[in-house]
Amino acid sequence: MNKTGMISADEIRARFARAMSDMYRQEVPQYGTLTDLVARINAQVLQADPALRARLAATGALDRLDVERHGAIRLGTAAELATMRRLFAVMGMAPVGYYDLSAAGIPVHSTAFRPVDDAALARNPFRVFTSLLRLDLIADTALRAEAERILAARHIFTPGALALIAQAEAEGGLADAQADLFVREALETFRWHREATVSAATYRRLHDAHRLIADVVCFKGPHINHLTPRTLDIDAAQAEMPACGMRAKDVVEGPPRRACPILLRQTSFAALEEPILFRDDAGTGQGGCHTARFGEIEQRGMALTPKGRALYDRLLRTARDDGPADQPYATRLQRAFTRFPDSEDELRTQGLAYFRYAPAGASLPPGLSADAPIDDLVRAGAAVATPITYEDFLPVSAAGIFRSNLGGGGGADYAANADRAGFEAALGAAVQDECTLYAAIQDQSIAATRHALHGAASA
Ligand code: OOG
Ligand code: NI
Repeated sequence: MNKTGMISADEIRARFARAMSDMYRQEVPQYGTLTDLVARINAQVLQADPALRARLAATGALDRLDVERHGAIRLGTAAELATMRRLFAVMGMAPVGYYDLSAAGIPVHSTAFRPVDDAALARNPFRVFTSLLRLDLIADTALRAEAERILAARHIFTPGALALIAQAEAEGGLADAQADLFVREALETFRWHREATVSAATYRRLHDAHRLIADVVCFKGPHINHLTPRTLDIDAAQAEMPACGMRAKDVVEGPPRRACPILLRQTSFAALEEPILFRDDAGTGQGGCHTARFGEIEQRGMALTPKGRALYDRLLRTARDDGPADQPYATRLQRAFTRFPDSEDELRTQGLAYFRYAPAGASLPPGLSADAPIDDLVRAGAAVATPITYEDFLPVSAAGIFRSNLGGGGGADYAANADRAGFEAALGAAVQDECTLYAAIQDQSIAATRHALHGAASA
């Protein structure tokens, strides 16, 4: 329990997510256009599908839909990542999952900071995909040393933010007014600065090593590079993006459109070319330009078990690598995924997805025990199952999003080189395993269902 006078971490997160969204809307007006488009499409979908509306309402998903966002940042040093973990902890966000993107030619590894328990997710599911630059993958040692020196000299957190993080840790939370101050101070870290911290020549050298390296190393802080509202129909949103003046990425990442959506589908609009000023520009008035910031939309489906995820990974590889090359990617993807069951019953009884169970009514059919296998309880009409939403990210999709907003260039060739232990050492903590979290929600719901049905049986 929080001490009296303190507000919840969930409330701080909700305030922060709102402030971040307002800031990004001002910085990147196209993001505002995108959220308006998504709101319009979501309203249309809900109107056309009252059953979906009822279902979302029953699970609390309807309320969170309008505020749901994820964002992304890229950090330069272990110390930045460790402090970022403490900053997000004030808002009830913990690191979940390890994503190695080196295999896809992107010199970063990442985690997602997000709320983990059901009540917190329902209150506000704001998450931030957070990447750490891997300077160890830069072959040029002189350039690597220069990048390290530049990064070591910057301070991405304000003194006020650092003090409030320490206070929240010492006292177990923040009071109302301090929370507002914390949100204001924390926001400074994510703000865009058009003044680069380096000369044009240094920017160019880092940019030529990898565009992403320039984006991380040459600026005062880890500007938020996109915010992503959640849509109920990503294909409709993708189709309407050009008419709203956005250059949409050509393919939607993730699984194909299905009757039962799984995992996560994502698409984005191309990053903007923004004017910047280099350190040596004073007097010359000349600047350059930088592309980093973009907008993205996502559609979330159900969380898959390790068995379901292995099937997903296999079919995705088939579509990407082995499909007939003369067919469009979307067609190859659809064809490969005909082998992924597409009814809730099959997904559940084959153990491919996670479900939340609840008692269907107040009584058990005669002859059936509350301790019978959960599938039997569902088949007998004693329990109902609803899919658990996937709250995480996908490494192959993330690489596609990175690549599209790096302007297509920068396809460096790194050997696949996961370093989870190195990432966790930098973070100063272990990342949580997402499947363990979904399995716990499922198991708890089964236990609660049995408990209720036992009660019904003995009543
Ligand atoms: C992160 C790209 C990945 C996602 O939603 O998978 C991502 C970045 O560009 O920093 O945002
Ligand atoms: Ni994203």
